[in-house]
Amino acid sequence: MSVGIFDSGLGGLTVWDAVTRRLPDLPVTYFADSAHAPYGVRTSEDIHGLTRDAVEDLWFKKGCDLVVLACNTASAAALRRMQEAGVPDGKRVLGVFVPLIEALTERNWGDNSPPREVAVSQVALFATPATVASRAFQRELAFRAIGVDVEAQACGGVVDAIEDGDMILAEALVRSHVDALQRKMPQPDAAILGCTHYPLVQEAFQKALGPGVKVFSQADIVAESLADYLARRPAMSEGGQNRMFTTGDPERVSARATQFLRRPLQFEAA
Ligand code: DGN
Repeated sequence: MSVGIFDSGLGGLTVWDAVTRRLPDLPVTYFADSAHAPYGVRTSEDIHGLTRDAVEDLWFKKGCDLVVLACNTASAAALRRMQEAGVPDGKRVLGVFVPLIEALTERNWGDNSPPREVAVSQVALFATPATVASRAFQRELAFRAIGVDVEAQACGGVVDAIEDGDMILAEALVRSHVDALQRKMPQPDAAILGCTHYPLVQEAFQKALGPGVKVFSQADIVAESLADYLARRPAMSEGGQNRMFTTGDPERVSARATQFLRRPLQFEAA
């Protein structure tokens, strides 16, 4: 069974890239809902419906038992709701928040002990408007840590600029969002990049925040957490193929994705 990785567009490729480097023998099916991207400006209801459709496609048509939502916007709007509605027998869906928060709070996977004090106290969160509005990060953090002050900045425009390949604009927007955050929280000790597109502008975030701020970015953290998860459940990753699907135009998405990761990538119609 290959492992499914889902994103609304290209951002999840940062997770796909890290997973394929960390687990080179793992068969992975990537699904980009490019026809409906970006999700960050849609309603929570809309994001939930689109995410559920994509995950069901990966489970039942593409044969993936485990699907990773490599999109914070989708994780925030749909993950808990899908898990509460009941996941079919033998199928699993995981999000990208929990591994990041476990790294921030120095917890091991599956540590369900009560919330405790951690090394960081002032945390800046950068994410899409939908993720920020959901307050899902703050909710998950509160299960694990006490005494952490989170200031969130909705980074409008960054995903669109990256999807359009306009990195100059993306980096300028990052600087202005960091400025806006620092007006609310002048000296964060850590920053969470809560969007899978942002590893592509991680240097711009680090430069604008300064060297004293530890930046937590998702791709490698999620790949490490997935490796740990699969080591405990080897049957979930046996057999299957490496394929990439899009609901958009495969030629256009392949060209953009190849430019995005600087690796030749070929998408098929979903
Ligand atoms: N990469 C997505 C995320 O992690 O939230 C955002 C993509 C989007 O559609 N806005």
